[in-house]
Amino acid sequence: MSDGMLRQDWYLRDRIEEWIDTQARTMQVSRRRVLEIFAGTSVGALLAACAPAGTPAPTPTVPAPTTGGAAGRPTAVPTTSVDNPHVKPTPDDLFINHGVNREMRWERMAGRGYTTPNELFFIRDHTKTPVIDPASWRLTIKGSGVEREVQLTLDDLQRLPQTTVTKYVECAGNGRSFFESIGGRRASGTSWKLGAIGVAEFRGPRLRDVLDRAGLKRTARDVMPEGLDDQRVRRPMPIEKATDGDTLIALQMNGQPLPHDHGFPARVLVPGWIGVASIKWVGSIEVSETPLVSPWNTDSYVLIGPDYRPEPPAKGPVLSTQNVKSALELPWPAQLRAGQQTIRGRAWSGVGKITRVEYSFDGRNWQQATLGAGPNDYGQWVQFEFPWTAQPGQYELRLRAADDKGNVQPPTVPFNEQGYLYNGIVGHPVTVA
Ligand SMILES: Nc1nc2c(c(=O)[nH]1)N[C@H]1C(S)=C(S)[C@@H](COP(=O)(O)O)O[C@H]1N2
Ligand SMILES: [Mo]
Repeated sequence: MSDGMLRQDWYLRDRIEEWIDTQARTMQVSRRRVLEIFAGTSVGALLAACAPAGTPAPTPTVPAPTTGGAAGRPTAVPTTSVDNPHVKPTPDDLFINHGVNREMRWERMAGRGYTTPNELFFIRDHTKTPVIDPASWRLTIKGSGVEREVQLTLDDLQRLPQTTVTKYVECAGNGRSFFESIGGRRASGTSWKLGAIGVAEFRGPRLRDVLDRAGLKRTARDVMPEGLDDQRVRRPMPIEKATDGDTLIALQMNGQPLPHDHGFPARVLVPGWIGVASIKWVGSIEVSETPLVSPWNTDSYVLIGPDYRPEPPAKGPVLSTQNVKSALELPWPAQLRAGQQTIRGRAWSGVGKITRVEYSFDGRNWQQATLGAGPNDYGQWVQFEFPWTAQPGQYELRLRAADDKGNVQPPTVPFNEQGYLYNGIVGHPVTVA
């Protein structure tokens, strides 16, 4: 395989990252040691060619703006590549750079309204953002669960009744870094803190209305949207979730056409579920009378670890809904000036309303924060605040949120190899001077 082939494939880079982690675990050595051991071998050459962990990710150059061209003048079509995988600018003051994945800086939500602006919305791409021509794009609905196969244009979708839902997209791996920094065991995948989440006003036809254009059968059981990106990311969901009134084919995000990085021209929005259910750049949807599987519900996005058993064909319990979490609108670590102030944050649950957010400076004594009056339902976040007269010193500020289904953030979370659903209580480091 030529070097050029390797560098064109972010998927391979991901796989190599995983492979290094697996080797490190089996040999019980550090990742760095794995690289040293294989240096000078053909495997080592492969690792070097793919710029493994420790090599800083290339800084993308900001592409020229593609909107706002004078009327009638053609606008430039953006391009993406391995070294520049996104279309929108991702400056370091808005995002933590994890290579192809970009994490929202929580302090950038401070002083903002309920939703996350498109410019600040985190990006999670399995490979890179494809740039799709909306004129030739088609959405195919097919499979044993529909009467006939149909191909829909963007126009067809725009003509269906449009629904707006304000919900979050959150990566299943949000919080993953805490498995290592708190639990002492590194999980494979992007080392997110808590910024792999954003809330937007998504608008488009309901998925059930779209499926019905192909004649949805009463016997339909599973629905699997597939993306048009390099890896054709796809993951099935049960018909009950697919036909829920909040599940959309989103064409707009915060009143604008979907940005390329968030799925233009159309993405599925599956509120309350792990982010990967919300397939971007959707090109086809299979509806089946029999259960569907893909690598994203058998190998990844399943829980693998000492506390979990395989559930064939899946290697462990298959993930669906997100859990209850909370975060402060502060930099990590934070520096604050001494004196009286208001500390703010947001808390969320994939299955219910947030009923309570508590905070603590010592992990033993807890006080209640005041919840904001904005939207607060499953798949949404709620804003909260509390006053603090800060004395100079070092603090670990802890949050503990609860929802109306009886879920509370736990003190610890059992390890799983791919680092999903970390929602334990974390200490946010704060220095007051
Ligand atoms: N086609 C496709 N859809 C995708 C992905 C992808 O890589 N390809 N990433 C998924 C994952 S893992 C997440 S967390 C969300 C991220 O959405 P965002 O980039 O709009 O924030 O998109 C999901 N949909
Ligand atoms: Mo994700």
